[in-house]
Amino acid sequence: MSYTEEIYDRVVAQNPGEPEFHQAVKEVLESLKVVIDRNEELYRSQAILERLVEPERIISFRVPWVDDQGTVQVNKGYRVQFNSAIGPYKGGLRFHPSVNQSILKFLGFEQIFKNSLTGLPIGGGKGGSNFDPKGKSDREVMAFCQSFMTELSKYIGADTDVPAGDIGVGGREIGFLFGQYKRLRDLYEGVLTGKGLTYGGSLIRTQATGYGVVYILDEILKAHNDTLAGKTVCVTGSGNVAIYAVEKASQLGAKVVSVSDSNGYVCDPNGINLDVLKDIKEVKRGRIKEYAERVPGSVYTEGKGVWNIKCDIYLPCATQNELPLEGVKVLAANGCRYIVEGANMPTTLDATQYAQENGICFMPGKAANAGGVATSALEMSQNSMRLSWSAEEVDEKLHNIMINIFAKVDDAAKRYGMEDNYVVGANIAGFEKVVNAMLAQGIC
Ligand code: NDP
Ligand code: 2IT
Repeated sequence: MSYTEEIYDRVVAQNPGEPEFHQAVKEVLESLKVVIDRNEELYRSQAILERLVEPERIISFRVPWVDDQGTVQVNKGYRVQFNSAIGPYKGGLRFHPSVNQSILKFLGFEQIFKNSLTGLPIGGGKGGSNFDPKGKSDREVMAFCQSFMTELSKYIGADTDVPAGDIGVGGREIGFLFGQYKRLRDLYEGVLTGKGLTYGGSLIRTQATGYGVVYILDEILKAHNDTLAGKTVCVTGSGNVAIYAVEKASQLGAKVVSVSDSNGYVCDPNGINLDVLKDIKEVKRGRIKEYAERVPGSVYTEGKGVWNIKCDIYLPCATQNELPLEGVKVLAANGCRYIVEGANMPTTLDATQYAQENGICFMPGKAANAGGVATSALEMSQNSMRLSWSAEEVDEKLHNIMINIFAKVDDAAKRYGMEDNYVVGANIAGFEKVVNAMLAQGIC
């Protein structure tokens, strides 16, 4: 049995009940097999893979808070500090009822390779809570965030671990978290990213993940002598990543015909109206169903199935495992040529394989959505220097980072004789820097 297979079996045996974590590890180890095989003795002697799949630390804590009825509520809180070989732990916080240790370990593990691909000095981490912000008042969200940070503040810091947003955590939540950290630690430092512009946030961070997805899409298209102009694009989700993917794709001449949320999806054959989308989601915190009530010609369908809309390019930007095998089969049959993942691991493993074997060019999330965390790292730099760059400067840096990520992924795939296999390329290119740093730092 190969070293990578041994480690996968060990992960499954030692981490029972964590299917998302197993899935993320499986994809990475399968990609790394060609690299590990070339130097197996060294990697085995240093237990590189055993160390890579074991988080440096997991903090798990109680989050008690009082709701608007005066009832005491208790949620689970976590921070997974996965790997600090190339920099302080960096990665978002997710507030969603589905959050558990498996989901946060998969996200923290992915983050190691993603952060490495950005070329910036950031390690991998992730955290969150099973708290559901939906339907909560601003006061309830503040009470929750203050309690969450009261515990988390003991373990993070600008040079230790720098959380940010993810599903259910946006500007409002980061503000409440930052305020409580400052109060408890008496430090005005860049301990969180995604902050508001009046207190240390970076221009373009809000747009960065979605813009980055489209910047790398543009590179993929160029590499295939193709262009975005005139293409029909399906986006899933209608949160932070989705909204700014719609915005940038539309700016570059594509027609985006869908968005969705966990209740259903909208198809707008005239192209998604961004003003309406932003008003529903960013201002009113409403449901995507309202879009069809406001925009004539658009249609709302309850449930899953964005993949049934005919498109050239599919950008899944909602959540893990949202795109199953049946969906990819429909996409391929309808002539879809590109899938670029805005979300983390939105495509199941069998669906990914089907896409790659059936003429769909597939870019995994750890490369495609890295623009968000990369711009977070730019926010950290600005905070350390106590200055702020203009929107144009940040956008240009983001654009160059995405161009470089594509080049690294493409190059790694070619070096190992698997041209156009961007899954393998992203995993190998991400791993190379991390393993080098781990070897240099000895057994730790
Ligand atoms: P948001 O909370 O802003 O939006 C999430 C969107 O996905 C909403 O439309 C939400 O619908 C939908 N969604 C969430 N959970 C589910 C589910 N279980 N089933 C169906 N739809 C669901 O989050 P983001 O846009 O920030 O994050 C989206 C994805 O992008 C996540 O995978 C995240 O990890 C990833 N990502 C985010 C980055 C960032 O900078 N924010 C950076 C890199 C990756 P509903 O409102 O109904 O829940
Ligand atoms: O998945 C991700 O990369 C994020 N949620 C962003 C992390 C960050 O630190 O900006």
